[in-house]
Amino acid sequence: MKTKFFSYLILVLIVIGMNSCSKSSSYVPVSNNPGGGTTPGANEVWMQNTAFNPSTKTIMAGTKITWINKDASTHDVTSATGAFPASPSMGQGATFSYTFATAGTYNYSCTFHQGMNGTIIVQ
Ligand SMILES: [Cu+2]
Repeated sequence: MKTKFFSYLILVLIVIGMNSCSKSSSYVPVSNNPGGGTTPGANEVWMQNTAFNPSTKTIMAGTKITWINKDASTHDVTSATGAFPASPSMGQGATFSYTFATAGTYNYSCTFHQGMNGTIIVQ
């Protein structure tokens, strides 16, 4: 009985140890880790320092873009032409996603901050 318990304990410690070792190098999909890392992921636009980062992004049709508010202040994503649905007001850490199905150039802005503009170019 005791041996079994200690075998189990050692197994648990090994699993914990492997997790903590592999964390810094393991790949975490963007969808499971919104806003993780220090720079925007492949299909992410960060709202950061009252700007969209990157401000212009080129993607293939069918790509889902996720905006993530990294600022303490509230932002939103509003299409200049209404070509895609506007996000709600987004507090810090909030995300908004939209899949661009059709090729074109999509200009958008934040209604809270004049000059906070972005462009998605869909090929
Ligand atoms: Cu804003």
